[in-house]
Amino acid sequence: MEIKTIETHPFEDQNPGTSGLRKKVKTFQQPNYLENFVQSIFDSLDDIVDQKLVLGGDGRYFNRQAIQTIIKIAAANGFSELIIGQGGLLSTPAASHLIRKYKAYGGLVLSASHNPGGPEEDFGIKYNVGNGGPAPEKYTQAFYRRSKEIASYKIAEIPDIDLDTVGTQKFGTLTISILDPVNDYAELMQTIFDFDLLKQSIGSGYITLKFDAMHAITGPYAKTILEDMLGAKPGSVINAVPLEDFGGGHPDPNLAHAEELAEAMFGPNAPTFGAASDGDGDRNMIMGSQIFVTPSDSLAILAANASLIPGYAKGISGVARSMPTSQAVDRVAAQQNLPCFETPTGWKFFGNLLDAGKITLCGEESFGTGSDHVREKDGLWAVLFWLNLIARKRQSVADIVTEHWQRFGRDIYARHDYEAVATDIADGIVAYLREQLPTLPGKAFGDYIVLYADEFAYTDPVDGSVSKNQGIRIGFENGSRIVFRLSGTGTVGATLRIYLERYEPDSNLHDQDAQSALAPLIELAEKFCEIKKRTGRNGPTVIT
Ligand code: VG1
Ligand code: CO
Repeated sequence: MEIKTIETHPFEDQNPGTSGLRKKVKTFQQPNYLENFVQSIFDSLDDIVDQKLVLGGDGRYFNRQAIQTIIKIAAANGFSELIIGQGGLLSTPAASHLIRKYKAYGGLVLSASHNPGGPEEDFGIKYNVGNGGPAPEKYTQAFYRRSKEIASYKIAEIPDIDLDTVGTQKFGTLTISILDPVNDYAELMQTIFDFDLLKQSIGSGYITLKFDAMHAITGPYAKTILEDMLGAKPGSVINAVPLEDFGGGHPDPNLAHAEELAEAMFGPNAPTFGAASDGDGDRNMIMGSQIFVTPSDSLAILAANASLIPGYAKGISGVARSMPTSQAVDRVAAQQNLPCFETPTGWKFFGNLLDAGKITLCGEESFGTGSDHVREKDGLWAVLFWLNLIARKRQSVADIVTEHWQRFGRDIYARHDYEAVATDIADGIVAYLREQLPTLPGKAFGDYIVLYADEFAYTDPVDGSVSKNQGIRIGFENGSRIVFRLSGTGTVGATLRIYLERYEPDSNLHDQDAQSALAPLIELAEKFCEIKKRTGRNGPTVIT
């Protein structure tokens, strides 16, 4: 295998965000752009020679081409085995599982997750470490530093690899193993959930379901697991064929983007259960007939009922949520005497807690839920968890949610996103918010008295690393909260996320529309950040 060293010049913008490096496809197509970043990653890692690397992506436009390039760079940098999903496909949780199962050194996951795909849209690349989880900040910072000084990359002179045939191929000392992307993952799911019970409940018609794969990576996973293994009617998985542009849609599982599913679930003769996942298969949206479950509630409900699931029957060690996620899971933890951790946004902050056995379940308000079975959030896992709960409790989704609220109270919750805001306006808003923080505590705004106003900083309880500036929080004496954050996954301008939350203990008041219940907080948020005033917009781009 001949190895060439190619001279290159640094790009200044290769700073990974919340979940890897995400840019327009066109940016990635610039000569040497992908090569530079991949070499910067390899340069920052120790002792990669003779190690295994997992490689796969969500199948979006540029996936195949990028994989061929990465194979050559990985080979040139001395990896001895590359484990690749057939067709270059792997969902993010499946990649995490493969890294763990085959004790790989790490993995490269090609995805821009819920961002649209296609020649004019987004691509992304993320490095996962040996525990299967997203690289912690000290790694991503090292990749960025390296990318700013890189002068050359190494590439092996090998032909393009056949990605479509399962099996092993050898190039000198390099082994390339092409695996079925679904098999290992489906096997793992069977060790956690009661597949016999699920087969019965689905076979008897007690559970009817619709899963929207949004033309993204979960199509083949959901077809195999839900239809072939569990016996859901053919066609229960909709938009099941992965497409390079996701059929032109946003592969983002929420009521705005998974329209077809939402319509069916709120329509007449709705199935008992509905769900959707995102581009790379790590997110989930849970619905029942006539009901949408907020991700924050979903996490709390999974935590409260974990002992009903075979994989968690022995109990869970603790829970964690990202800071902007509602406090619903905290109430479950308090009642069950479980440790509860609050981390910055992004799955990379859960890794240490999971590795140390401090938590078993964790989640984010952004439709992400997961457990210690892998080190990523896991869309289909959450779906199977809910199905298993419904089958065990023999209750509808709506009844499970209502009963949970009766027991713990309801954390009424919403997120308002303002996308593609001009960067200077967004920076102005953040500066304006920061300026107000010291003046707010003790101030009353109608019924809302500010208890604290600060910027969230996190000290990792396992390795002591500190992450600052992780979102602006304004908390009120009645337990309500407003959080402001700039997104770290967008590729156009800035996205301001406003997270709104109010606790309602009275079960007579649980059945209300979240937006109207949160109206006073929505107004206060505008007063604090002036997003509408400063952008001239009427309202958020997306409400979840
Ligand atoms: C968003 C979500 C965050 C999630 C991240 C990656 O980040 O808010 O909770 O972990 O996406 O999810 P941000 O910085 O845009 O708010 V995924 O499914 O896009 O990998
Ligand atoms: Co995702």
